[in-house]
Amino acid sequence: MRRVTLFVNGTSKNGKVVAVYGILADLLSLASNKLGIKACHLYNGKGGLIDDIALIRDDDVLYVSEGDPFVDPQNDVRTTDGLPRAHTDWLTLNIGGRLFTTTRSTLVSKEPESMLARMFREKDVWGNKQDERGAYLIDRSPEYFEPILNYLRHGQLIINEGINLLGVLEEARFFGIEQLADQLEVAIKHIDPFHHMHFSRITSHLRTTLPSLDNALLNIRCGGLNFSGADLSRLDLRYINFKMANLSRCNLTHANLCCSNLERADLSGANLDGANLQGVKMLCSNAEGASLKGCNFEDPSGLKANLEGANLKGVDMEGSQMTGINLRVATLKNAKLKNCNLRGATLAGTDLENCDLSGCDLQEANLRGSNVKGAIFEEMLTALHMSQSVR
Ligand SMILES: *[C@@H]1O[C@H](CO)[C@@H](O)[C@H](O)[C@H]1NC(C)=O
Ligand SMILES: *[C@@H]1O[C@H](CO)[C@@H](O)[C@H](O)[C@H]1NC(C)=O
Ligand SMILES: *[C@@H]1O[C@H](CO)[C@@H](O)[C@H](O)[C@H]1NC(C)=O
Ligand SMILES: CC(=O)N[C@H]1CO[C@H](CO)[C@@H](O)[C@@H]1O
Repeated sequence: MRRVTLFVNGTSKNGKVVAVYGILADLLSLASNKLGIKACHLYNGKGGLIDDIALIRDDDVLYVSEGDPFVDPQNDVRTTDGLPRAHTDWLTLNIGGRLFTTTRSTLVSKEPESMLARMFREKDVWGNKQDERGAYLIDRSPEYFEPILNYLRHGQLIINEGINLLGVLEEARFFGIEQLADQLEVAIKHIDPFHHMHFSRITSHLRTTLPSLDNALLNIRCGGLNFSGADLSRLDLRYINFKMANLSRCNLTHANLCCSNLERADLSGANLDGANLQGVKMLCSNAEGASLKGCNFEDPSGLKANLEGANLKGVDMEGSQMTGINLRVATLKNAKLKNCNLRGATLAGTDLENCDLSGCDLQEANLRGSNVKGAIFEEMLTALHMSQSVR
């Protein structure tokens, strides 16, 4: 609920506090009742006419008239230091040629750490440029800024049809409005998955045209997206951020996922046979039932693949190169790890119940606290020291 204080135009006494509901006409009719006038116009403290209820913020001070122009209540509304009160500190932004009028508190309160808040927290600290009407110039896209401003006004993310969420996300990131960016990523999760051709075109285009920028851009493109069932086989997906992306049942055979971020990604039922997974981050990912035969997790530069807490139930990792891999507290129940190289692997607290480890090299692997009930250790390349397995 928003509350505003209403005064008759030209005065700053006998104000009334009212709740704002419905459309502008509802507020005018309420103002008429409370102030005993026939309210027609609402002005902010600077004399700006308010013609849309959406412009009204909680705690605004508004001046009501019967149609006559705004009359400045003069010293009455000024504080002792002569500055206007914070909540009546209106300003206009010129974003890519379109004007947005709002209060300073809208820009700074909701996400105080954002770049936008820092730009406007104090007057002209950033030396913001102004146009001839005094509006602050920002060379960004107005249609993507609009939902951001509305979010700052009332905390709701509302995107009109035809507005590209990725555009809004980029603006949110540009202005450093992180909570909104996170919400947008969740929203983007529900858009259509990329078509294989489409996706490979984007990645190869970005890699050739923007070799130094591509990773940052791709970060934005792929986090939380739905690629379920897509054919991403043999693609160059190095360094891409797939955090929380849905890659279930994807064809990722022979894909290059070196150093990619697959944290909390859904990889269930995916096929990653022969994929390059050097230095991959797969913390808490869900790869239940996935196939990872003949994968390479071993980064010669020493960057270790991290699969901590991952769900690897029933995966087939036969013949994979996993030296030094971190599988702490991961679940490998019923998984096939035949002939894997697990030298120096961290398997502490790992659930290896009914796991087939025959032919594995577990030299110097840390198996403390792992569950090896029903696990198969035939033809082990090195004898398992009991100190490695505390159970
Ligand atoms: C993800 O994409 C697949 C394939 O197009 C589709 O069937 C599925 O409904 C999508 N899932 C979500 C959560 O949007
Ligand atoms: C991923 O997509 C599949 C297919 O649409 C769906 O069944 C599954 O629940 C999704 N996973 C997540 C984590 O949303
Ligand atoms: C996955 O892609 C590979 C290589 O492009 C192809 O040979 C294979 O048939 C695909 N597998 C599935 C299940 O689509
Ligand atoms: C102080 C002042 O100018 N008040 C005006 C507010 O509006 C009413 C109705 O139009 C006028 O009668 C007042 O003079």
